[in-house]
Amino acid sequence: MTDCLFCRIVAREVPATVVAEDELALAFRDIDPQAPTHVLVVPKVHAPDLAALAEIDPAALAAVGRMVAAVAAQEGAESYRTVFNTGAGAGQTVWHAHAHVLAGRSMQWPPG
Ligand code: IU
Repeated sequence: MTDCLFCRIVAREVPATVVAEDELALAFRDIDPQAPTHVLVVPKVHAPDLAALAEIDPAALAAVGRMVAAVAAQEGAESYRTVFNTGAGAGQTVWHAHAHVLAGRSMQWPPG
């Protein structure tokens, strides 16, 4: 059994509120939402971060990108923010590539 949390969510070994799924990617609500809409879009294949995913499986990266847009549309978001934290210093805490999709409130720039 893998100890990667998001692999375990993909395998349905750990529960999550899934909002979208296709062959290559899965979207589920963040357990600690930072906006009215806060969804994580993950590739089903394990890759530790965005750059690794681009190397390992470009088709899965494209699927994540398409699912980000589909989730935003499904949530009725005209504007939304997509974040890939990379590295502990940037706030990455789960070492399986994931896009945060945040919407439903005004966003500040630069982010903190
Ligand atoms: P980060 O960019 O690696 O920090 O994002 C990880 C996210 O995973 C973070 O927003 C957590 O709230 C979220 N999360 C989750 O949705 N379910 C969990 O069981 C755990 C973390 I642990």
